[in-house]
Amino acid sequence: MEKILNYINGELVAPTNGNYLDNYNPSNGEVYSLIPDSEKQDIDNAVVAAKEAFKGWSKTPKQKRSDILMKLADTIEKYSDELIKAESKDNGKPETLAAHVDIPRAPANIRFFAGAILHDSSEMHEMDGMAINYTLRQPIGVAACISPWNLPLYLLTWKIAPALAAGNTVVAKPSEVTPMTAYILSKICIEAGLPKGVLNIVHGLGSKTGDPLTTHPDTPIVSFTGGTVTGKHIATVTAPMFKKLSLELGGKNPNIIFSDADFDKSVSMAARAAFTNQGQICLCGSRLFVQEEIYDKFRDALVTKTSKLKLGDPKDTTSNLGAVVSKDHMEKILAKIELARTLGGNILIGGEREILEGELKDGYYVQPTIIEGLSSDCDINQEEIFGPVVSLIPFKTEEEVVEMANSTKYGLSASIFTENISKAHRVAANIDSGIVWINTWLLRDLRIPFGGMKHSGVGREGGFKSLQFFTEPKNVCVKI
Ligand code: TXE
Repeated sequence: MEKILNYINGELVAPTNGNYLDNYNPSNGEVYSLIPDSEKQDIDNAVVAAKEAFKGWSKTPKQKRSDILMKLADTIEKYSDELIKAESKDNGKPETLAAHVDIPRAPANIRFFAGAILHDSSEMHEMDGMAINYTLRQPIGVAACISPWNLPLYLLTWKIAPALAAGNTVVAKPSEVTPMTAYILSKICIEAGLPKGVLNIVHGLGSKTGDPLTTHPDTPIVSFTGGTVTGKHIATVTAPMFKKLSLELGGKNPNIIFSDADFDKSVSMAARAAFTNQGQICLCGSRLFVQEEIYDKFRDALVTKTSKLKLGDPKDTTSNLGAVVSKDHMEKILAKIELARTLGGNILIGGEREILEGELKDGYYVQPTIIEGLSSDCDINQEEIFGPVVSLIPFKTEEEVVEMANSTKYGLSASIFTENISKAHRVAANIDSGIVWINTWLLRDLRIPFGGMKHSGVGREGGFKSLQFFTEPKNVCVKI
């Protein structure tokens, strides 16, 4: 069985303790590879390598750093087919989704930041002829980048690209649930000639590998995407060490459909927002608020649309949904659906595990599920489920829907569907979330500030915001 290896100081190495964890294929429930069960010693080795590499990489001219990263992006693209298949096998998502979303974003992230460093500028504050202040933006050191399992290579590269482009070196810890594309990336880095130690990837569990990384005295910057509970833990352990911290956490995002919305478009978009990647995207629209006048018609159209979605083999190009990421996660989603029933929710469609035939019979498949009849303040409408589950909630007025939309502890994204532009802008301004889409969902521009309010995170990444996060501003005052 294939053994995944850590990538430390430019080499593929086994974990120092020699221990491995099982890696499952969610589409059939089988163990198909082994993951290093790394510990503090592996993290220490990676940080030492990254710290040493920082001396050269931070002084490498921007143009050269950019050229090296562009070559890395080209090499990733060369292995697109392998990466698409690997991401789908490791995560359970349809290959078509990996081909259209996950894998193309990896080289795109790297090219975006490799280009951005060549166009960045800094501030200057002039003091009435007395003095000038200019701000240097310098790389900080070894960045700890911790990424989740829902968009494995996409989110890993979203962190390492700006960190490396800005001149830091990186120790990354991908999710132990989906390590494969990060491992392939290690091999790609070697082929592309990334200097030794600039990027290090250490695999393992959050407690045994993640904790020693975030609390290491030589990782002054921590960028984390994952669950809110883990984010809280990382904030707690890093705060006394005064680390620079960026947290992108969960969401319980409202999708608001006014009666004057373009009906067909909003039904399609609501289904996409609920079920893409089996609902395992922090930006998914899991609370669907529909204005009373169109509620019945909208509900029926959404049920019809959902009934046409094909849940099946991730390799099949006609599958719209594949497996959810793990057995544990499937059980968590099914328990939430059971809770919805107990609370009096009406399951309009789905609501069960789907057992596929033949080799896929033990895979982790959950039917796309629509629930109605639950109050906005119940658990199902307040807590993240992170699966193919959407809850319908009718509303009467703009004021009422804004209040309900803002009633959760989260504040990541929101979508508003209306043909009335004044109303769209007004509601956008009143919604507590870091990202608002009007008449669309998940339309991403890599330059925008990306992140959440409240328990959805701390800080913003994206565009120059990422480069600012991964650098330290230093003001220099020159007396004239
Ligand atoms: O994520 P974790 P989990 C949400 C979603 C999901 C819930 C929990 O609701 O059901 O979070 O998922 C690493 N120190 N999201 O438990 O644990 C871990 O190894 C350092 C939303 O799978 O947060 C992995 O690499 N690192 C989300 C990463 O954190 C630690 C995407 C994320 O895993 C650690 C995923 C520790 N002590 C889940 N403990 C989004 N925002 O997109 C764990 N990790």
